[in-house]
Amino acid sequence: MMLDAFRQRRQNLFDALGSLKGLAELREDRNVLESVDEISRKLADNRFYLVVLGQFKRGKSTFINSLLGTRLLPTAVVPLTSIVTVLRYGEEECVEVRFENGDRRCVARDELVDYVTEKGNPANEKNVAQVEISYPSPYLKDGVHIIDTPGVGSIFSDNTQVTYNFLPKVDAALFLLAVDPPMSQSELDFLKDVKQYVQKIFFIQNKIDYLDEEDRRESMLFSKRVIEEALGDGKVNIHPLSAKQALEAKLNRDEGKLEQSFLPDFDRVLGDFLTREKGKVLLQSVLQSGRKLLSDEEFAVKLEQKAVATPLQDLEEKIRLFEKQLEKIQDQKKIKGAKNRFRIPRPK
Ligand SMILES: Nc1nc2c(ncn2[C@@H]2O[C@H](COP(=O)(O)OP(=O)(O)OP(=O)(O)O)[C@@H](O)[C@H]2O)c(=O)[nH]1
Ligand SMILES: [Mg+2]
Repeated sequence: MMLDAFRQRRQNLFDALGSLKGLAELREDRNVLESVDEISRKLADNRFYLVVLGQFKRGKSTFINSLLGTRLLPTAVVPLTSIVTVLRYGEEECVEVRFENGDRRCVARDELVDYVTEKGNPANEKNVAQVEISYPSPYLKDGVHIIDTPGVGSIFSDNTQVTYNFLPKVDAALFLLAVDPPMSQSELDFLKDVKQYVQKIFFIQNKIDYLDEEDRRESMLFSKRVIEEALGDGKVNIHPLSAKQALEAKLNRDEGKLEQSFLPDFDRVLGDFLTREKGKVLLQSVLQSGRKLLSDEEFAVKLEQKAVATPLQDLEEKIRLFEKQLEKIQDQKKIKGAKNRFRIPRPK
């Protein structure tokens, strides 16, 4: 029964997107057409964008590597990731660089660093639009796409922009904090912006291996309080993690160390969410994108109406003025005529 209701909602959403497409076609609005096509395909493929976000150097790329259990994405002690990297399921590992002019190139894993990092591709001189990686990880099954984004707030402001541009596409966010330094004002501002776009946010406090248990707890409580206050939400959950330890443990098949990294605990939370809520959240976010496109269309139509109406109003105003002038002229004629009529006839 619940599944039927879900299918029905999904179908309704498809129908609504079809109508929106019809409107965009009528208006020959290519941008809206492309966006509607994109979200329709996303819905058809059940594509779910799970996006890793956070300030620079919080360990986002390391975290994704730890989930996959392999050193796939480049990581460093300096601000690094500069391009959005989308990971999706594929039986074979395949790294594809997509350029702004539409060209695509398959590269080896070792070459990734030449395209997605500030070091290998300074200020994106290679004009990379996005990188897509297929990888055979169970995390990526059932349409889940895990996405690495450039960290915000570093001196490379272009990187911050790249991440902000991606926010409208996020279905659920994995927001990475670190224990040291704790939450900063700029991090909090970024979080508030993310909240405008994303309903579901998981908070992860990374690098717990830096602190002993007591300091760890204190740091977590601090972040929790700050976030709860900022979002006006009284039940924020923060998941502790050492992405670095988790990755090392997976590479060395060290179960004990893996438990200590807390990755298995977060795994359960994420797995639960993906099985129970992913479908619903996907519908919601497609609906939200559709609504946004519809309101943009409404706005554009209103503007067009106004543009048509303005010359009409101008014309009406001019006609009114003309008529007024005409009336004046006629009035003056009447007076003149009257004057003429009452003129005392000159003696002949
Ligand atoms: N001690 C410790 N170091 C970590 C952990 N996770 C990541 N690091 C280190 O933190 C540094 C930054 O990691 P990245 O994964 O590159 O961070 P990022 O958030 O992707 O950085 P940008 O792409 O620049 O935003 C690297 O030197 C990592 O080795 C962790 O759990 N513990
Ligand atoms: Mg990174």
